[in-house]
Formats: sequence, C-alpha cells, structure tokens
Amino acid sequence: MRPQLQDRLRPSPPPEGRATLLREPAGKTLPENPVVAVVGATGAVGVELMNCLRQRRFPLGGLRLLASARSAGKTLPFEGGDLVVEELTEDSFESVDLALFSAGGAQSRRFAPHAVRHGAIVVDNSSAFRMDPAVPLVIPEINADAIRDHQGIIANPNCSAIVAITPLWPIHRVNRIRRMILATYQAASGAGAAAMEELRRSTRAYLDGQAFENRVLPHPYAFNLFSHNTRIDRETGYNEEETKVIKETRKIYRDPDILIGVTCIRVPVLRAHSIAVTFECERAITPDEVWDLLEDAPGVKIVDDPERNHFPMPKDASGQDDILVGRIRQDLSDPTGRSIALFCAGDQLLKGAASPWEGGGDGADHSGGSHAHRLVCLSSIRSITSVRRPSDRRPSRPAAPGRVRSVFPAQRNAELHRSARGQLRRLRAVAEPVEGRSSAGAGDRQGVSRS
Ligand code: NAP
Ligand code: 2RA
Repeated sequence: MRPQLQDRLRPSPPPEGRATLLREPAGKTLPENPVVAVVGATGAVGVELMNCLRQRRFPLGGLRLLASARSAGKTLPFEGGDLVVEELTEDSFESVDLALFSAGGAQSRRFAPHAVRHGAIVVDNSSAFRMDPAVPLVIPEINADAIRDHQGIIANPNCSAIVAITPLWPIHRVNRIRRMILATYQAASGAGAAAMEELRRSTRAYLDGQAFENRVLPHPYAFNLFSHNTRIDRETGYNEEETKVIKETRKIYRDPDILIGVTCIRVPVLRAHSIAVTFECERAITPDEVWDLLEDAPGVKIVDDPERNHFPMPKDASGQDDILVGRIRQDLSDPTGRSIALFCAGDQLLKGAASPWEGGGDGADHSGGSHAHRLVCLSSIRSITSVRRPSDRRPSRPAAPGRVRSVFPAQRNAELHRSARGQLRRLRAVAEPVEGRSSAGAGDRQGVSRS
C-alpha cells in the first residue's frame, strides 16, 4: 500500500500543451536595470516583495504594481512616493522585464503566459507551474543551476518545503537522506493577509469574550490549531499542502525516490513557519556531523542553546532571511544511528536568497557569467536581493542586536553528544534480540526515556 501511495506522489507530466505554451529561448537574461512588475502587490507576499526591492536596492528600471480590480487606483508607498496599483490584465506587461507573480495559481495560469509573450521573465510564487518539467523549481541554495534552463517562467517552491529542505540539503549531499518525516506548524501569514487579519481579530474577540465568525479559514483560529486548510485527497489521505511538499522536494533534490511523510498543521502564529523534522540517512550520522554541515551552510543559522532552552522560534525567525535550526539530536527511535531529529523555523514570506550563484551554495559554479543572469538567479525567490557575499559569512558577521546567534559552548556540546551516544548504546542494547528475553522489554526501554 505505502509504495503505491509514494508512487502516486511522484512528479507527473504536465497537462498537454503547457510546456509548449511557456517555451521561450532557454536561459534568457535580464537587462541591468529591469522594469519589474509585482503581481499581487497588495497581498502579504507582494508587500514583502516591495520591501525587499527597496531594502536591497534592487537596480530597478521601473516598478509596476498589479492587483485585482478591487485594488485598482489605490496607492502604495515606495521610496518616499506613492505608486498607483493597476488592475492586472493581459496587457499589463508591456515593457516589463521581470514579473514577480504572487496572486494565486489561477492568476498565474491565466496571466503568466501573457507576461512571457511580452518578453518578461516570470518568477511565480504560486503552485501553478511548479511541477511542469519545463519550469525550473528553484531554491538557490540547492539548485540555482536549474535556472539556466528556464523558458520564461521560474517557479518558487511551496514555503513549507523551502523551510524544511534548505537546511537538510548540505546533509543530503554528503550522506543521502533516504527518508524524512515532517510535522509543520504553519503561521497565518502562509494563508495570506486576510488570514493574518482573521487571527488578530478573532484573538481580540476571544479575549473580549465576544463571538467571532471565521470567514477566511475553515475553523476558529484563536487559541486553536487545525489540519492545513487545503483539500484532502481521499485516496492518499494527504492534503494538497502535504502533497506539494512531497512532490516538490523530489523535484528540487532531483531525487524521485526520497521517502517523505508529512503532516501540515495551521497554528495561531502570525508569521513564520516552524517544522519538526526527523530524517534517516543512508549511513550513520551524529549531531556533531550535522552541526559541522550546517554551521556555515548558506541560508541557515543554528540556534541551539539548551542551557537557556533557546531554540528556533517563529518570533525570532520573523523578519530574517535565514532559516533557524536547532534541537539537533540523535533520533533515539532509530537504533542504527542513521537518524537525526531537529526543529526549524523560517519566515516564509521572506525566505530568502543566499548566493549560490557566487559559488557558495553547492560548490558548483552558478555565476552564469553576466550580471543580468545573476539578477535572474536573485529574482527567483521572494527576497530578491538578499545576497550574502562570501565576506558576510557568519563567522565574521557580528550578530545584530536582539538577534539570536546562539551556539552552546563546545564543552557542553561534547557532553551532550557523549550523553546522546550513551543513550544510543542503551537503545541498541534494548533493540538487539536477546534469546529468552520477552519481546516487551518495557522495563529496559524506560532506561532510554528522559528522567
Ligand atoms: P494574499 O495576501 O491573499 O494576496 C493576494 C494578492 O493577489 C493580492 O494582491 C490580491 O489583490 C491579488 N489578487 C487576488 N485575486 C486577483 C485577481 N483576480 N487579479 C489580480 N490580482 C488578484 O496572498 P499571499 O499570501 O500574498 O499569496 C499570494 C500567492 O503567493 C499565492 O499564490 C500563494 O499561494 C503564494 N505563496 C504565498 C506564500 C505565503 O507565505 N503567504 C508562500 C508561498 C507562496 P487584491 O488585494 O486586489 O485582492
Ligand atoms: C501555507 N504554504 O502556509 C502555504 C503558503 N502559500 O498555507
């Protein structure tokens, strides 16, 4: 049963004709100062996109803000002035070089081909084209090289997938992860600006003892959590969010056989997703090795301070490009020593380009030669110009005030790992079959649990 389900979740070919519709000269690049259109400018992602363009001094040749007819004529502040929001139409992309789509799958499916026809490169945040083989699905820290083959559209992955698999990539590269189990704690921000407002208003109503009718999300949100608000596939039992995580991970990792179990949950957090991750490698692996692999990994910051019980939290992750990773420990349920458990949190509205195009991501040369090509790489995700140059790398970068940059002392680290190894030895002893011993072994197993 299970292999069949996993097979169902493998990447499937796109609907006929779609790849042809998108076909453009492969690897097309941008001018030095591109005219950018933000599609969905009034939404949760759109607002962040504009912040990123401004804060990172993206070399704009012009900026057009597009949204639905409801927002046409509204103004949004940008660089000291006010820009007027226009209604998205098929003709919105005249002289646009780069179109950043964050207005939902239906809008992407309908309008992205028009943007491409007008000569724009589209970076799409929706799920409309992610599994199309003609469309690169890119996390720059992992597969920036895929951008080279774009034919007009570059897709940005599902945000839970980004937060979970970016930190796992440096591990997967050296000791293949054959199986991962994820449990997400997804913030309101992932469901858009209206869901964030529903969380605020329903919490206020709850505290004031007033009735509140939820309109955006399917269940009461204040002081509650629920299974992700996407449709469940009755055949697999997985919802759309979970299915995206599985399929997209396989495409991005270029590993169709990686086994993934995932449960997606919406929690009453305003911003930034958190994910509990357990993964099993092909060979034995220790928390020390994971630390070594992640300490300088692009787009990742270790936050792991057992003394102060300080680990990744959405509050700390909010507003920063790095994904916070901590609670790195041996998974004691695997007596072979091949499994690790960890916890991560990432601001999925921002997350976030490192600089793999500068050769810092996977060791390959993704520079692509021209500055314009680099811009395309940079634009492939929401925080378009969040570039960390080699000189900015963590060891030499002072932590910003109030930011978490905690690494517990080496001695304490060693102690903890010795104790984890001890636990693992005890676990192995319990797991090994011993002649004459009852299979229950409950008393022995208690020795493994925390006191
Ligand atoms: P949102 O806050 O609900 O914003 C939606 C945006 O799309 C608004 O600007 C809205 O304009 C616009 N829009 C809606 N219908 C439109 C139409 N018919 N024509 C033109 N514009 C239309 O949603 P969001 O969270 O920003 O997400 C936007 C997209 O990004 C979705 O595809 C989502 O799946 C994807 N995404 C979001 C996240 C995240 O963390 N939030 C992560 C990954 C991907 P009006 O204000 O005029 O209605
Ligand atoms: C969510 N992954 O949090 C989505 C964001 N589009 O629901």
